[in-house]
Amino acid sequence: MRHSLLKKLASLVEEKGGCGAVVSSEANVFYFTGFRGPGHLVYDRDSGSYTLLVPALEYLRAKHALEEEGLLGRIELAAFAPYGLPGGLELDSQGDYKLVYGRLGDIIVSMLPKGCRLLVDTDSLALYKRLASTYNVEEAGDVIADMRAVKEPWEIERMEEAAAIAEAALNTALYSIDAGVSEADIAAMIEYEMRRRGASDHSFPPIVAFGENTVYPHAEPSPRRVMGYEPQPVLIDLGAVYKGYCSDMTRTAMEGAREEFRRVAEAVHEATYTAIDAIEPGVTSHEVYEAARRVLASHGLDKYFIHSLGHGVGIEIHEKPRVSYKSETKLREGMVVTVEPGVYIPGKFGVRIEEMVLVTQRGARLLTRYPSVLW
Ligand SMILES: [Mn+2]
Repeated sequence: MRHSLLKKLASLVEEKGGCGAVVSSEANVFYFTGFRGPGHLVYDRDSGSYTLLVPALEYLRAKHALEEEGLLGRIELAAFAPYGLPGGLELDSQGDYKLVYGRLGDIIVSMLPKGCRLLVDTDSLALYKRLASTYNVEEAGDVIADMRAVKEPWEIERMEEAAAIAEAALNTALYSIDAGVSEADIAAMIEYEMRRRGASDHSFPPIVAFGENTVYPHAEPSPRRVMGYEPQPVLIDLGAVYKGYCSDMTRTAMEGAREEFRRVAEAVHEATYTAIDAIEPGVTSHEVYEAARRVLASHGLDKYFIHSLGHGVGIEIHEKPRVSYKSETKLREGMVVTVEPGVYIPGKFGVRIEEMVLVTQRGARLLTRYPSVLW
């Protein structure tokens, strides 16, 4: 699975005329290796070798992750101890492990030829500066983000499973809303239901809003806001992480909805699916944004649409591409994006519907499947 990604990294280095690459940001290390945690992937073009450096305490976990991906051997694993460690430790019952001492930057420099062009992706300014003192450093985070924007089939499968887990949790949550139940109760239930269905985490803390709280796109669930007997809108935005991949979706529901809510909800619904219909390879993402905005404008509601239309999803909840005002990114087959128009009427209520879709040759395919008309 990830073998092809390692090959892509190697061709990237070749393309840029580099002697190697250092990948240090957690999401990108996970992308290339399957290991989620603090680690540094070093690629040496001369020997064609990949080394994953991890702190000693992560050695075994990293080894198992590489084994699981079928990458142990393809990627060499080494533990490092920047401040040294006492002797006589045993990291691995099977013996034979590599433990290197010293500062991370120095260790990396000792592994690569000097003075050449090096692709570097790191969040650490200290590491960046250390490498920049020895190499002609080229920032690689952006090109790796472009790679990640186009998903492989196995990544899409994980995201579909993440979506299915979130939908099962959403279903339980929606059926549990009753007089006396708080926003926080529902948020806690969502977390619980996602975990017990196989999610390793949420993609972000669930947003659960009742009544006037729905006017905040990022409302914080409160234990003090309780469902009463009067009809109130309910907005739930949630996502699960499954095998390292996120899902993201939003539904707005209202039992006993009156005319005004219905009118707004139907406009948001129309905007969502009109935008989804506009998606195909080659379309510029601001055109998709505009398709949604045009629908809202025809209902006189565009002034309440105060955020972008959507975003890429994958290992991180927000990644490339942006789907927003003026975004010039062209959508490509294999990209996974959200489409989430919203209308927030201050002092009244908000409505948002969010779907996660895959860009295919024949247009958008929904990865989220929960019913969207809940009023
Ligand atoms: Mn979203």
